[in-house]
Amino acid sequence: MTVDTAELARRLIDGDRRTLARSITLVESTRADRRAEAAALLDAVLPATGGSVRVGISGTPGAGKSTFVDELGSRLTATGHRVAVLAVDPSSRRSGGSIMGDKTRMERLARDPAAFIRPSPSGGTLGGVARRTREAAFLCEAAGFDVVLIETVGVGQSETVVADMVDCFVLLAAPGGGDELQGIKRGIMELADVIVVNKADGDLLPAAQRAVADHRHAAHLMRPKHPGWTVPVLAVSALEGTGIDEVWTEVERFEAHLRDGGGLDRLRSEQAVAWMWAEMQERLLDAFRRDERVAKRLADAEAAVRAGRLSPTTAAHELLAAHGLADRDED
Ligand SMILES: Nc1nc2c(ncn2[C@@H]2O[C@H](COP(=O)(O)OP(=O)(O)O)[C@@H](O)[C@H]2O)c(=O)[nH]1
Ligand SMILES: [Mg+2]
Repeated sequence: MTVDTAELARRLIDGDRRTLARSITLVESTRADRRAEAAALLDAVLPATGGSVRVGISGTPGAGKSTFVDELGSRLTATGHRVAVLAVDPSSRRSGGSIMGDKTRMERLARDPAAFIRPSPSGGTLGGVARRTREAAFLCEAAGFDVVLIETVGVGQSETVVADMVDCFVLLAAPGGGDELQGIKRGIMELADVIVVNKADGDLLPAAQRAVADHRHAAHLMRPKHPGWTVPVLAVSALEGTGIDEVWTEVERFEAHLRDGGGLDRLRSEQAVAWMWAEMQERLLDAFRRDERVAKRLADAEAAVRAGRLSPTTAAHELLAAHGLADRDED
């Protein structure tokens, strides 16, 4: 570790915001020398991590995530918490920083000295964006933030990677025209530890209440993700600020439930090992793609597989062989 890294780590643990912002920029860098520095920094602050409540918040665009986070975050800082808000949005390059480009929806939190908001890292694969967000979460913890909220759009695979980096996964939904909730897929339901039906106000109130009743019923029928935990379903209005405290009570109750049986440590250990594997997968695949011997053949192989001239198994075999990986016996 260089003197600089040690100094950076010290200032980070002191809670210096500018150091935190700089450190996150460091872990977001793709340059090899910066990556090495980032890894040294993460190692240096590792003992100072693990002290926060990590909460994922997912929902379709327009469900009210930003409004909800602004309201929840402001209530938490008002009661003495320090709140970091991060995002996983693999589409953020294309849409020009979508998820929290709209910091306007988090107006209060953006001005709150006890809050820290960081938009999704842009560009790269979902795995890359996830790694950088996860590392940013660790840095926030080291800097003394005791609540880390990670927002993600409920499309594609991003909610799975967020579920794999938080303690508690909150699904935020809004009623559609009828009784249905907008765009909630079953697979996402199954990730949820707490379900929140937003926009329970005005004309949407009756539909929201029916949606809550339906989802309570469904939640009771679902196979529990954590033994002994029935997923609570709550109605809130992020706009009017109703039901928000109750959501936090459920999040804390869930954390306590996990903690009691040693489940929180177990969950976090498993996540750490899964992270190691994800990192290796990402790096191996990257090294494979960069290999000139592979790169030369890749386009042809893909075309041949697409046209049905070559079987996927044989194509993979040939590319791996070009990379120097011979077949092993399988069991
Ligand atoms: N009626 C109502 N509208 C809301 C509520 N929360 C958010 N909205 C509105 O829904 C729209 C999308 O909100 P936003 O927070 O940007 O959603 P996001 O895309 O999930 O982050 C905005 O027009 C909000 O004002 C709520 O509790 N009730
Ligand atoms: Mg938003």
